[in-house]
Amino acid sequence: MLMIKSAICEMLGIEYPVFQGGMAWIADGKLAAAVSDGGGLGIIAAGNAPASYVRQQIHIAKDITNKPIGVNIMLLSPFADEVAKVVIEEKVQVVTTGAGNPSKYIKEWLAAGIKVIPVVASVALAKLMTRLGASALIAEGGESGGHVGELTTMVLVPQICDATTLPVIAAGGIADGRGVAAAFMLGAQGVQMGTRFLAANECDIHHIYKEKILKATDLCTMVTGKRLGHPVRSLRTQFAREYSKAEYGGMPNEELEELATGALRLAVQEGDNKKGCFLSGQIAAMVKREQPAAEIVKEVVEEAAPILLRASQWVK
Ligand code: TUI
Repeated sequence: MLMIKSAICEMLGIEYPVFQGGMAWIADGKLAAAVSDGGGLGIIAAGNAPASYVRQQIHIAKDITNKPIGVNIMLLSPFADEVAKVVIEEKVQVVTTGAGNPSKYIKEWLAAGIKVIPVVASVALAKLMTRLGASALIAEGGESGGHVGELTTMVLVPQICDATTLPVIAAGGIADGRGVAAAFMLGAQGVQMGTRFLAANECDIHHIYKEKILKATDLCTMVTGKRLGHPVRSLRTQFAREYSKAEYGGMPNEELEELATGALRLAVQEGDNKKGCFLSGQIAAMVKREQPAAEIVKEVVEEAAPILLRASQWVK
């Protein structure tokens, strides 16, 4: 079977250059372990959870697999400082960060032997992270689900590659081998997928959430939350439409924040169509079936390899 190997595989000791995104409330120890066991990099999402939850999920993952595991630290979380210590105590191999600037933690993580891989949505942050000694970068375009930056993957990835000497992982809008091949063409050495892993057997979200992803069509997502400064992409549900209307209709900030509070949990745990916020990338329409996480990791790489080989046919 054809394979794809890159510097990121060697750096992290993984078989395939495929990361599973650290989706808040979703990416737990069980999902991360399944991805890592399958040869990718599974990442536990700290989200807004306290450090005790993160520690527990790390233990769950370690009970299932000996392969490297990552933890994603959502920098807007009130518990970010605590979680930043837990990853050191628990000797986690890889830390990724999202939704902010992780400068103040980097030295300590590197000193503990942790590979540090921040998500960057701009060239400026990529340059700063490179200067501070990050191990690699995740360039996440606005096609992704959850907290989104301004630029698309197509526009962001080559610019980040030009701005750094580090390996770049592309994220946002990737869910199959074509996306993986395209990411490598743009200069990336790996990919991160979130939405595709929502359909993994080991992903314990409410069945209504899973069904919504499997039934999604091309125009099924929208971005809300711009007015409060934290735009978030989710499925275009009743809740998302109502939130958007409130946002543009002049609802006061505190009321808007109240409306959003707990909405992600309601989607993940209760499948609540009225009050739940179902985070999803634009690529949901291309997620067709439930399957084991390990199969997803292998399948996208096996699809991408012949596409990359065939690319030379265009060169005369
Ligand atoms: O972080 C994500 N995805 C997320 S976080 C999240 S939870 C949340 N809750 C409330 C408000 C906002 C989010 C759900 N999904 N992806 C990684 C990501 N990071 N995307 C974009 C960025 C980013 C944006 C700006 C990273 C750095 C950055 O720079 C800030 C700075 O200070 O330079």
